[in-house]
Amino acid sequence: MSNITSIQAREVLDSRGFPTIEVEVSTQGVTGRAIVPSGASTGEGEALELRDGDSKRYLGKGVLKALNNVREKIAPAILNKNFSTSSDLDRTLCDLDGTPNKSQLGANAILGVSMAFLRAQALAQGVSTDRLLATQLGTTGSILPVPLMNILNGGKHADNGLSIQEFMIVPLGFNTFSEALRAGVEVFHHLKKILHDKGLSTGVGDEGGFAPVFQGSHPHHQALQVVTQAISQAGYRAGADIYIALDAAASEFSENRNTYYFEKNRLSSNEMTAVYAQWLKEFPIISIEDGLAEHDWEGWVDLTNELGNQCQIVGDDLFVTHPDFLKKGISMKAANAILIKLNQIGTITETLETIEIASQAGYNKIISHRSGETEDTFIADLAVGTNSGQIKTGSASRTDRIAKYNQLLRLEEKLGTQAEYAGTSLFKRFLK
Ligand code: 2PG
Ligand code: MG
Repeated sequence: MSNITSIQAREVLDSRGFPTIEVEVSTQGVTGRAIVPSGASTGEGEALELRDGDSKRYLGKGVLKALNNVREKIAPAILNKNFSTSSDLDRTLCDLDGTPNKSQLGANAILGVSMAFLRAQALAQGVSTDRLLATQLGTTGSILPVPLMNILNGGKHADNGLSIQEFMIVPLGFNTFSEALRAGVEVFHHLKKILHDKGLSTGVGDEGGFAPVFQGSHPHHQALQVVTQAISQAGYRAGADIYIALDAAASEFSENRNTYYFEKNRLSSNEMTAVYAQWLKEFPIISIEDGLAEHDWEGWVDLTNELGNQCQIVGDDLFVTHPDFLKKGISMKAANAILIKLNQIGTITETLETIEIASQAGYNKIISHRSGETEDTFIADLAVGTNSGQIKTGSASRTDRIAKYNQLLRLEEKLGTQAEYAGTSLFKRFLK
């Protein structure tokens, strides 16, 4: 039983320089702290991120209302009360909010408390956060995730005219996480040199990947070419050691549910799928996230049917980490993997529930950062504690991204000979 003795909330800044919530929860003489991340290409079904809308403060993005909800509404309901597990607390928070999308208190207010409490519980029990999660879930908590490293940014995360939001590298053919990470980092540095030699910008976007402006009518093809080239120049085999993953975030360049404005063309869902099919023939792509828009369910079913045996088809905006959307996808056979973001649903308990549903259905799971991040490394612990096997946490620059990689290196070291690298195992069904 954990008696909550104090709860504090403050406004701090995220990696884009916008305010976010930090919460501290104390129990049994220890204090857990957590900071909430924030997305840019958000799904419509996400839980509500409460912002002040006061244009005189932080361009309307202040979070004082959410802070106030922690202090005035959540604190009185949970202070000096006992909670045996974090699911106990999370149920209380959901009931207190009482809305399906956490619009009463704000998902940012709720998630901050949920995360800080779990951390406090771990501290009180004298275990690390990943260990506590593993024990609660009955996993070994020993699988180090494959990093999906976003080394070339576009879409809403950059200003370079690329529609596809993320070009990631996936170092699969390695025995350990640290070796895989090293390979990914080397590719990142080689990509920088390639771009520099081509006279292209090496400035980075929101997730630390480069954001060059490619001239010509097929900039995405050029992006895929330079990434593939960087893999080879770094001394790795593209399509054996290292693969490519995309996050199209297609809702951002679609209209009317299933029309896509791509490289100056107006495409149907099937035509957009044909673009991916062609890229799959030319490039070692192993994963496509949000290839189609979030309301284009029929398109998703066709996309999965057509390409789902060749690569991971990941629902992000489509599922918004929500059990109901995921169940719908499973029954329709839309996607074969899910992106997991704590703040899309708003509590740890519901996030774990969604992960469990995905596991039962044989869907792959990728624990993910948001484009607005902080020094908080909770997702690294979550990835290992749940044995999810994959993490998406940006490129090899910007400390908000690197902090998660560094935490994974620590966890790998701590696990010692117990540590297993997920590697190719989760992708076997897609590899020829
Ligand atoms: C995504 C995420 C993270 P955002 O679309 O997968 O990369 O971006 O946080 O802006 O939604
Ligand atoms: Mg996405």
